[in-house]
Formats: sequence, structure tokens, C-alpha cells
Amino acid sequence: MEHNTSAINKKILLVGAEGVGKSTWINRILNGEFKRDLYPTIGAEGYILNHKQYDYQDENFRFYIIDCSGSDDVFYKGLGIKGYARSIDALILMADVTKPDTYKYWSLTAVKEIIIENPDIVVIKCATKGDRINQTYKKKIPDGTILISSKSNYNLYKPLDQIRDAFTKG
Ligand SMILES: Nc1nc2c(ncn2[C@@H]2O[C@H](COP(=O)(O)OP(=O)(O)O)[C@@H](O)[C@H]2O)c(=O)[nH]1
Ligand SMILES: [Mg+2]
Repeated sequence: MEHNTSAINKKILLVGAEGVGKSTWINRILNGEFKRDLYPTIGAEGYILNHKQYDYQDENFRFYIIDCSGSDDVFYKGLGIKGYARSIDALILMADVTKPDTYKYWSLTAVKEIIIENPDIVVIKCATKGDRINQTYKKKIPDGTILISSKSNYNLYKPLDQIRDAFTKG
């Protein structure tokens, strides 16, 4: 049993439209592979990410990531994602760079309310499938969005780096 009183745990809520690549991204980090045939996420699934999956230099740093289903009827309009937002430290908003419509999820009422009700959280905007970028898609990326690819590994850890930096750098 590992007992560590100085462990830093940060809870992250990961949201975005269905099919943008949320589960694929987590799986890429946890298992080091790009899998095409993940089951669709039902409800929400939690994953612990520690220095074994990702070299933080600091062994005490751990993320608890909640991967939310992207099914909007169930999850974004009703009780949905807000129930999982309790005591979060960060919110990752994910979209698919090849489907600009998926940026709209970032301004759904439930998402806006999470940000209003948790004013101290770190909010990270991130567009997936960067391996399929072209000029048209590029123009539609909102300001401040990190482009990533779980396929090519491009910027794979950058969303987590930014969250960690927000809590470790003064
Ligand atoms: N080309 C490409 N496809 C991706 C990438 N990330 C995810 N996908 C594909 O997008 C589809 C949906 O991914 P999934 O993780 O289930 O999306 P989720 O609903 O947001 O969890 C799958 O077919 C993935 O293989 C990526 O970085 N590049
Ligand atoms: Mg999923």
C-alpha cells in the first residue's frame, strides 16, 4: 500500500460532443496506444492518472479525470454533467477540429453554469484530430485552443501540462 500524505490530487471534468475523441485521448495516455474501437462512453467514467502514466517529475501529482458521455440529450440538457462537476479543479472542453460544429458544445448552458458556479477552476480548450487539419479547419479554431492528436501524439500532454502548471507555478 502506498501512503502519501503529500499527494496532490486534481479532479478534471472532460466534456465535449460525442465522437470528438475524449475516450481515445485518455486511452492513449493510459495505455500508450491509439485504439479505433473503443466502446461509446455511457454516463461518466473515472480514471486515475499518475506519474506512472505520465512523467510529472513530481511523483505526488495525480489527476482524476472524469470522461463524460457526449450524448447531449441525456447529459448536457438535464441533470447531466453538472452532477459530476462537484469539487472539480479543472474543466477540459474538447472538440473535433474536423467538425467545427462541435465547438458549440462549449457554450451549452450546462457548461456555462459549471464555469460560473466554479469560478476558480482552470478551463482548457482543446481540439482533437489535429492529424487531419487543413486550412479551412484551422480558421475555425477558437482563440486559445490547444490542437492535439491522439493518433500522431501531437500535443498529447499539453492540456494536462497546462493544468499542472496552473497549480504549481505561482
Ligand atoms: N484521426 C483521428 N481520429 C481520432 C483521434 N481521436 C479520436 N479519433 C477517432 O474518433 C472516434 C471517436 O472517438 P471517441 O474517443 O470514442 O470519442 P468520444 O465520444 O469523445 O469519447 C474514434 O473512431 C476514434 O478513433 C485523433 O486524434 N485522430
Ligand atoms: Mg467516450
